[in-house]
Amino acid sequence: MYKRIFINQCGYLPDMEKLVTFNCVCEDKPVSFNVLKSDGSFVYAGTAAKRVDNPSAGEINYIGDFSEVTEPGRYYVTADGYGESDTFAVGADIYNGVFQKAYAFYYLQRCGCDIPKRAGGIYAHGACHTSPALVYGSNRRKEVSGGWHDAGDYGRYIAPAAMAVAQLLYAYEENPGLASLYLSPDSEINATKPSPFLDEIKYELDWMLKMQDDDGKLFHKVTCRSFCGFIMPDMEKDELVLSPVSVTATADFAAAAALASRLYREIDSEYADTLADAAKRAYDAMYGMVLEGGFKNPPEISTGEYGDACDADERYWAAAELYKTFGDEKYRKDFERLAAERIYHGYGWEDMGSYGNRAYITAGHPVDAELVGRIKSSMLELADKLLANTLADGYGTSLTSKEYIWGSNLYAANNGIHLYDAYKLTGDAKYLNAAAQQLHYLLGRNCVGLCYLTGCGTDAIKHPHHRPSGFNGRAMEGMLSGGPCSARLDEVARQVLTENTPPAKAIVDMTGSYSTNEVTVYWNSAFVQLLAEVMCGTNA
Ligand code: G3I
Ligand code: 9MR
Ligand code: ZN
Repeated sequence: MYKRIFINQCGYLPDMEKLVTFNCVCEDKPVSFNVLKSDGSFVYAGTAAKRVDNPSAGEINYIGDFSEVTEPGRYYVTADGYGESDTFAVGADIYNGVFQKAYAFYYLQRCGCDIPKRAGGIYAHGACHTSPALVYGSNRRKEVSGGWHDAGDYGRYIAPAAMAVAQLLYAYEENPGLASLYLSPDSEINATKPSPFLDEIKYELDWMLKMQDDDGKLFHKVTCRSFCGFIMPDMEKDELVLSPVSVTATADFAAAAALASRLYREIDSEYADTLADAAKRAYDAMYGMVLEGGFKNPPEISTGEYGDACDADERYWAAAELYKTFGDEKYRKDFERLAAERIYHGYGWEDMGSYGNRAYITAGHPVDAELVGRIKSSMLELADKLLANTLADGYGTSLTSKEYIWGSNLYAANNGIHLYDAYKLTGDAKYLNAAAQQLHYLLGRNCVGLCYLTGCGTDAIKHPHHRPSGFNGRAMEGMLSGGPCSARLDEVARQVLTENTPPAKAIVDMTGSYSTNEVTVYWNSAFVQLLAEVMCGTNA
C-alpha cells in the first residue's frame, strides 16, 4: 500500500518539534491520529488540523504535531483510513549513527590510495588515478594524486572540493563534540591521528595543494577526457588531464585554505603554515586573473564542467576568509568594495556569498559596523523568505515548486543552514525549528516517503548513481541522493517521469538517473553541516 503518513524515518531528538504529514486522498478534513510505541501500546492522540494545498507534491496535506512525545523509544503514527507511518526513534543519540555513516563516505571516496578490505569491505580497491596528469595544451605532466572522487563519477574538481571542505570545517567548528565521535573505517587512522575527522579533510586539502600551479593559480579539475562506465576506480586507466586554471577554482581554494589554516593551527601548526602560504599565493594570483564567462570545458573534455559566469562571489568569499584568518587590511578593503556593490548569499559550489558573510561578521578584526548590520539584515531577509516557504509547505521543505532542480536536496540542506544562521543571529527558535524541518524532509518526511540518505531510516534510496555502488550491486551507506529534479535531464528520468509528475515526486531510484539520484561529496557536506548545526542548536 502507498504510504500516506510521513515522518523523519531516522527519528527525532527528544526536544525537537515533531510534525507529521498526511497525504489526503479521500476525505478532505482534519485527521485524528495516534502515536503508538512499536509494540502497539498507545502513547499520544492528536489532530492534524493545519491544511495545506501543496503544488510541489500535487496533494492536499494535513499537518499534525506530536512534539509532546519526548520519551526515548521506537514509535509509529497511525490514523483511520491512512494506515501507518514508517517506524522512527526518539532519543538523544539517534543521529550519531547517521552522522557516522554520512561522514565515513568521505573515506570511501578517497582517490589515489589503497582502500583495504578491512576498511572498505565490498568497496575496497587498489590505489587509483595515480599516474601524473597531462597539463591540457602542453606536454607537461604533474603529479596530482589524492583527494576524494567528486561524486558517482571519478573526477576531482576544485570548486566543489572547496565547498565540501568549508562545510565540513564549519560542522567541526560549530559542533566539535559531534566531530570527536567520528571513527574512520580505517582503524589505523583512529589509532594514529588526533582527530580522525580533521584527518579526513586533510586528505582532500593535500590534493588541493597539489592542484596549485607554480604561479599560484589553481587548475579547475583533473579528470579523464570523458566519463567511464560503471567500473571500480582502479579500473579507470584512461589518461588523466588537468583542465586549465580558473578564477573560481583559484579564489575558492584561497578561501578554503585560509579557513583550514585557522582550524588546523591547534593540532598541526606546520600544516597551518603551509595552508596559509598557499592561500595567500592563490589570492595574489587571483587578483590579476580575468576569465570572461567563466570556465568552459575544452572541446576534448566532457566531464563535469562546474562552470560559473560570475566570479565576484568567489572573490568576496576569499577576501573575507583571508581577512578573518590573517587580519590584513588589503583583504578587508577588497571585501568591503565588493560588498558595497552587493551582499551575496549561497553555500553552493557556484554561489559562495554566505561563506564570505559568515567570515566577515565574525572576523575578530576591525570591521565596518554599518556593513555588518546590512549583511545581518540581508541574511535575515533571506531566512524569513525560507521560513515562510517552510511554513507554507505540506512537508516543511523550504523549496518552492520551481526549485526542484538538479541537486535539489543540496538546496534544501543549504536552506536549513541559512535558517540556522538566522537562529544564531536572533536566538529565535522558529528559525531552528525550520532548519530542522529541512533535515526531516531529507530523512523521510517528504511526499515520496524515501529517506534520501542511503543505508539510513526504514526506507532509503537503494540505487544511487554511484559507480562503486552500481558495480557491487549494493548502495554504499550514508550518501545523500541529489533528489527530485523535474526537468527530466537524463534518459531514465525521461522514461520514468512524465511532464505531469509533480516536481517534488520527480525522483527515480534507479542507477541510471544521474540528474535525480547521483551523490556527491558536496551534497553530503551540506547534509553533515546541517545535521551538526541542528544537533548543536537543539542540545544547547
Ligand atoms: O541556476 C539555474 C536556475 O536559475 C534555474 O532556475 C534552474 C532551472 O533548471 O537551473 C539552474 O541551473 C542548474 C544548475 O545545476 C544549478 O546549480 C542547471 O539546470 C543544472 O543542469 C545544473 O546541474 C549541475 C549538473 O552537474 C550539470 O551541469 C549540478 O548542479 C551539478 O551538481 C552537477 O555536477 C555533476 C558534475 O558535473 C559531475 N560529477 C557529478 C555531479 C553531480 O551530478
Ligand atoms: O556518471 C556521470 C555523472 O557523474 C554526471 O553527473 C552525468 C552528467 O554529466 O554524466 C554521467 O555520465 C553519463 C554520461 O554523461 C552519458 N553517458 C552515460 C553516463 C552514465 O553512465
Ligand atoms: Zn581515483
